[in-house]
Amino acid sequence: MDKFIVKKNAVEEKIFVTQPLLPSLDSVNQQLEEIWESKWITNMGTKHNLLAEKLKSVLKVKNVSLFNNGTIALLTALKALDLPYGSEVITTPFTFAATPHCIFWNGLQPVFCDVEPDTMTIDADKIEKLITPNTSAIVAVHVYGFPCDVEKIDKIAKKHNLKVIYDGAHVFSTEINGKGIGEFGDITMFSFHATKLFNTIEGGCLTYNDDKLFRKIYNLRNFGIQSEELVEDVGINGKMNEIQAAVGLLNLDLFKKEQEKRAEVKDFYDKHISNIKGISIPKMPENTTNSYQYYPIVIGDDYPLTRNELYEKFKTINIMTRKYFYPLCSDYECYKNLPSSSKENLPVANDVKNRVLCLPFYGSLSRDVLEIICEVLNEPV
Ligand code: T4K
Repeated sequence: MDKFIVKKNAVEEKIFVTQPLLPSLDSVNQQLEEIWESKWITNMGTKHNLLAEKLKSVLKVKNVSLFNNGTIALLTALKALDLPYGSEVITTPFTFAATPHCIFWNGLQPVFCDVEPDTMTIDADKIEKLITPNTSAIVAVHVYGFPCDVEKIDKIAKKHNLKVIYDGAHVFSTEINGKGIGEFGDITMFSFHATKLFNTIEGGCLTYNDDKLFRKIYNLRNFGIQSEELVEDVGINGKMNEIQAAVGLLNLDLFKKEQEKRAEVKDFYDKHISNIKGISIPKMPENTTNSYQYYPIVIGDDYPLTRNELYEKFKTINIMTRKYFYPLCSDYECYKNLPSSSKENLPVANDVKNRVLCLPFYGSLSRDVLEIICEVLNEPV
């Protein structure tokens, strides 16, 4: 590899794992003027409806329902499928807290399934042995941008008559064999949080093929209110407002450029990290496009530092890497006593949780900082 000039102590301001994609203030002000002029600031306004329409083609999906955040969207997805109260939902422990919490908030029981080591997504080969007569659904997560084995999961779900919900918080615009990833399963949730490739500050959406779900999801997101005198269902408030939608419309014009810049950052990392003994870089399957959401590396036993030591080392020079997803959800106080949380049930997840580190990954990351990060990785001691 190229030799970097030694500058390990050169980072003066903290470098975080990500930085939000921000449209210019002028363009935001222009949008705000339009919203102020219209005096319509939430409740399915014109910007909301335009964003939902545009997202159908960006995500290559049939239906899109927008939400105020990804968690409420996921909560609503589970509710919309009318799963029997108290039934079991097979999911992954290697995810953000929102995934199992949404299952639990719906009065359903999360059952954790182990992950597979390459993509760190749910191990489809281990799902069937967890299915009982009380199982109603699978909630799988496309982690970091890596897709789950959607075909295998689909087959298992059909065989056992289970619903499938994908948590697609990390896979904005990803395609599998040219098909939008949000077309798989019964419903997919996308998060538009500030830390996501495409953001509406906070926000999210559900995508689905079954047109009949549109009215159900509309109701659940809007107190069940269809019209002034008709309340059809027990809904909550999950509506995206006009300012969120406006930021989304602006960011729709910017996210592809951001992906291109992140692709360059990825190339730089790949070039300077791939030959380091003891570090491996998970690979995207060939038939899948990269959302460029995160850049994880996996630390092996033959690397001079453990993942935690490396994390601390970076911290001392103001590089704030993240240990997504440590601890596992099955380690949380609220889930650790579930039978499926045992270490014997989750050997791979319990191993990778101690090995993965997400490096800073966003388009405006400077070449200097990238060099420092790669230098530390190459010469950690
Ligand atoms: N499912 C999955 C698989 C998810 O990953 C998530 C969210 C969800 C469901 C739920 O979707 P939402 O309801 O959030 O739409 C962050 C995000 O807050 C969270 O949205 C995300 N996953 C998770 C993986 O990452 P933290 O606890 O790491 O956030 P925080 O505040 O430490 O932010 C990370 C870094 O980002 C900061 O160190 C600096 C940078 N940052 C953050 C914010 C908020 C900024 O530069 N500007 C900002 O405004 O959870």
